[in-house]
Amino acid sequence: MNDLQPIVDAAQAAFAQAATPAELENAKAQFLGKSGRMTELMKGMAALSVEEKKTRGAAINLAKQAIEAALNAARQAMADAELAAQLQAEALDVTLPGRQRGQGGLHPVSLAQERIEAIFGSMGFDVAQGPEIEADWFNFTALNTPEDHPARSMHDTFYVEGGSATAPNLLRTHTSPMQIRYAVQHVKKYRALAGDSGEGLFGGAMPEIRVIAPGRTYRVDSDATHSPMFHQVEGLWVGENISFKDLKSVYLNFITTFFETDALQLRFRPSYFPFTEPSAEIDIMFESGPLKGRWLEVSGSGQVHPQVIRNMGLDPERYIGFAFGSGIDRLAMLRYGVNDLRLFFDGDVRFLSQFQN
Ligand code: 2NL
Repeated sequence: MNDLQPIVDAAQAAFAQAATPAELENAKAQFLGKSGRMTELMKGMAALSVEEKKTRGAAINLAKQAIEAALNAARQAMADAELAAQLQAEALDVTLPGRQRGQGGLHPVSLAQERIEAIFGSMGFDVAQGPEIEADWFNFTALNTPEDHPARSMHDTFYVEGGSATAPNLLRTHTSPMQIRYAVQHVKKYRALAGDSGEGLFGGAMPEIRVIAPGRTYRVDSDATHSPMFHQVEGLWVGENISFKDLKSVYLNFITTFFETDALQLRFRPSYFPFTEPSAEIDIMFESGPLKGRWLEVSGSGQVHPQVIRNMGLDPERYIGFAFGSGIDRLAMLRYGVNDLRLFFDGDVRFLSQFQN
C-alpha cells in the first residue's frame, strides 16, 4: 500500500496541473493507459502467489479507483470552468434599456431657411421655389448680364448637356432666375385680370411684387469657404414708390429678427451688380456677443436695373424696386457659431445632431 499512495498523489497533482482537456487526457494515459503506471503494476502481479495476488490486487484496485475519481473530478472542474467562462463572455444584461430608433431632424441650413421664410412671410413676402437647372435667359440675360460677362464662362458656371439659350442648360448660379419667373407670372396674371386697356398698375388691379426665392445654387468653386453647392435667398419688392429706405427697413427687421438682437448696426457700402443700379453691399456689426465689433458682409443689394424691370414686363418709368441676395449657409454659420462651411456638407451625425431640440 505504501508504494501506491505516492502514485495516487502524483496522478492527482498531474490532473490538477492540466490546463486543457488534451493535457488532462495525456495525464490520464500516463497512469491508466495501456502502458501507464497502474497497468505496469498489474503486470507485475504475475509472479505473486494466489494469496498475495488477492491483497495486492485489492490494493491496486483501490488506488486505481482513487485515480479515476481524481480524473473525473478534474474533468468536471474543467467543464465547470469552461461553462462559467462562456456564461461570463455571453452575459446578457436584461436590465439595459432597449435600443432606440435614431431620431432624425432638420439640417441647420434648413432650420435657417425656415426662419428666413417665416420672417419675410411676416412682412408679406411670398416664397417662390423653382428649377435648379435653368435656361441661360432666366439666369443671365433677363438679369442684364451681358454675353461676355465672366460669370458666363465655363470656369464659373456648371453647364449641362443638351440645353440651349432658352432650354435649360446650366445649374443656376443664384436664385434670381426664380424671381424673374415669379415676376413675369405675376405681371401676366394681373394684366389678364385687368384687361390690356388698364392704365398704370392695370387700373389698380396689380398688387406689388413681394417675394423671396430661397434654395440651392451652384458655382464652380470649392475651398474652405466655398462649396460648389450652396444656398441663397434673394428678395424682391417691386411697386410704384419703393426706395432704399424700404430696403433698409425690411433688411434691418429681417436681420435683427433672424439673430434675435437689436444690438447691431447696418450699413450700405457702394458696389456693382449687373442687375441693380445703384448697388450696395449690406454689412452688419454686432454690438455684443462673440462677433462684437467686426463689420460682416451679409448681402448684396440694390435698386432693380430698369432693363430687368422691363424684362419682367413692366415699365421702368413707372415701376421701381429693390432686390437683395444673401448666402443662407453664411447666415447659418453666424447664427449657430459654425466656423467651417464644410461641416454643413460632411454629413457627420455628431455635428448635425447638435442642432436638434
Ligand atoms: C450677392 C448679390 C444680389 C440681387 C442679388 C436681384 C434679383 C432680381 C433683380 C435684381 Cl430679380 N437683383 N438680386 C441684387 C443685388 C445683389 O446678390 O452677391 N449675393 C450673395
